Amino acid sequence: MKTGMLRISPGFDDIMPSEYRELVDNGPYGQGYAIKDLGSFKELLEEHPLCAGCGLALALRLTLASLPAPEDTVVVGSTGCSALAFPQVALHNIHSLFGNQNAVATGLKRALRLRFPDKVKDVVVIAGDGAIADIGLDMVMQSWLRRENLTTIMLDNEAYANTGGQESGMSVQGAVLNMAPKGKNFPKLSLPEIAQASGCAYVASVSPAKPKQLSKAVRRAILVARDTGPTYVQIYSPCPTNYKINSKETISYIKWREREGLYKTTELISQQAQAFLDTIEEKS
Ligand SMILES: Cc1ncc(C[n+]2csc(CCOP(=O)(O)OP(=O)(O)O)c2C)c(N)n1
Ligand code: SF4
Ligand SMILES: [Mg+2]
Repeated sequence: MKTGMLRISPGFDDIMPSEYRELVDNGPYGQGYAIKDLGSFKELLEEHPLCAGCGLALALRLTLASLPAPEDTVVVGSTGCSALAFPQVALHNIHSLFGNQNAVATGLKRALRLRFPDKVKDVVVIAGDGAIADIGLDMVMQSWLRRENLTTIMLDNEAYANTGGQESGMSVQGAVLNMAPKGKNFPKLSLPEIAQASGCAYVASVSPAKPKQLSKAVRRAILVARDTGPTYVQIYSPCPTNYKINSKETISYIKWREREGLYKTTELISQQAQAFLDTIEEKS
């Protein structure tokens, strides 16, 4: 036991499953691991029931491996495909009613600040595009406008995947899905610009095709949320099942979209957040 943050009660040594024992001995808590260390530690999510080649599953894996302090992080999720994986994530996490995630996260962050005044507790929302850009947009924007110190991470598969493929505000114009057979009529919502205009101090749009960039964005977003204000990371995470992409080609599909100009990586940083990042990144 390296950090004392997770331990097996005396007497239970022999009966705990080997996966749990491995988590205690070799997990990422308190170790400061990053994605460059993947393969050398027991990950927070190793098995899940999501479809083969799911871009969202890969995005979630990379996001969890990028958390600056998993031992002091609580994730707030919402209904959708990611909710099927969260019961197997070895991290405190809350499943909130669809769309309410940023309201729940706000209360949690405030309560943790009162309960642990001398400790940093990161509250990170991880939810789908339907939960963030459509049904929960009210709660999301209100948390940004109130400048809550939260990070909101969207797993953007451009669809309501878990309910069989309806278009979302994040689907691109013309997208054809099982339940949008004629193609979407309207363009993709520019949520990064809306997030910036609503007070997010750090905004990034990334994808699992560039893991280091994704990791940097997640870490920066969480660190800025501790100090400066709300932050938003949009991770393009294609859904092979609903978009009928060969499950071996999810990453090539992201790269193709980027080449065609149909998906852009971006970073929008406020002056205050940039000054903060300069200080901490210089130190590290
Ligand atoms: C209050 C409420 N409204 C609607 C639903 C039905 N529902 C379940 S998952 C889902 C779509 C989720 O879409 P998204 O947030 O994009 O996540 P994805 O499944 O694509 O990962 C919907 C509408 C629900 N479970 N609860
Ligand atoms: S339906 Fe799509 S987003 Fe959901 S688990 Fe399957 S591939 Fe992933
Ligand atoms: Mg979705």
